[in-house]
Amino acid sequence: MNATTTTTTTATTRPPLTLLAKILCGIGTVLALGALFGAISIGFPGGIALAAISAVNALLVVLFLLRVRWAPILGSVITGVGLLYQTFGTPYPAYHLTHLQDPLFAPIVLEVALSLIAFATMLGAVAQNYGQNRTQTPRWYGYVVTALAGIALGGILIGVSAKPAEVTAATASDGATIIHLGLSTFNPTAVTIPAGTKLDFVDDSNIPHQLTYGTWNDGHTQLATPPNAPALDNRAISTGSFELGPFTTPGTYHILCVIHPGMELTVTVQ
Ligand SMILES: [Cu+2]
Repeated sequence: MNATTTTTTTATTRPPLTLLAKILCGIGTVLALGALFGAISIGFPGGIALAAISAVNALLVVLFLLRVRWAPILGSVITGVGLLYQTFGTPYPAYHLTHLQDPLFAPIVLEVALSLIAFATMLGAVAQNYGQNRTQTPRWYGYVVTALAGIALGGILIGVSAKPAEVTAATASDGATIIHLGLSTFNPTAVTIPAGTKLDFVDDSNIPHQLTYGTWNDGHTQLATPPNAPALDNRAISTGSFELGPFTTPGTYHILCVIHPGMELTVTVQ
C-alpha cells in the first residue's frame, strides 16, 4: 500500500459526525452568530465580551467538526462556567423575573436555554466519547433536552405575551422625576415635567447605558442637543443614579442611549 492509498483510506474511514456532535455544531453556530450580531450592534468597546463569546463558540464548532475527542470536555467546562457566571455574576436572571416586557427578554432566555441544552449535550458527548459504545446516544439525553426546550419555549411565550408595564413617573424627594433604566429601555419612555425641575436617572438593571440628546432612526443615532438643554454629553451609567437638570426652558427634549438601539426617552418641559 503506497502513501496515497493510506491517506485516502484514513480519510474515508473517519467516523461520521455523531448526532450529538451535529447538535453541538448547530447550537454553537447559532450562539456564535447571535453573539457576533450583538457585538456588532453594540460596537466597541461594549461589544468586546460578546465578540469573545462568539469566537469561543466558533472555535468549539471547529473542534467538534474535527471530531476532537476531548472537545466536549473543554466545551462543557466553558459552558458550565458561562452558565454559572450568567446566573450568579450578572443581574440578568433576577432582573428578568420582574421585567418580562424588556425587548431583550426573549433573546436572553433563548441564549440561556441553548447554553443549557449545549451543556447537557456535551455531557452526553463526553459519556459517548469515553464510554464503551462511541456511536450510541445516551438514553437520558432525549428526555433532558425535551424538558429544557419546553421550559425555554414556555419562558419565551410568557415574556412575549407580557403586556408592557409602563410605570407612572415617580418623584424623588428633591422633586426630580425618576426615570428607570432597564436592560434596553427607559421606563417610562415619555414624561412631562414642570420647568425648573430635574430628572433622576436610576439604573436598576446594573446594565451599562450611555445617554445623550437625540433619537434612534432605523438603527442609527441622530444626535441633536436642543438649545438651553442641561449638559449630557454621552453620560455613562452602569449602576446607581444621577440627576440631570434643571430643565429651565419649556419644550420637547429627546434623550437616547447610544448603546441600545431604540432606547429613547421623550421629555416634555412645561
Ligand atoms: Cu442603554
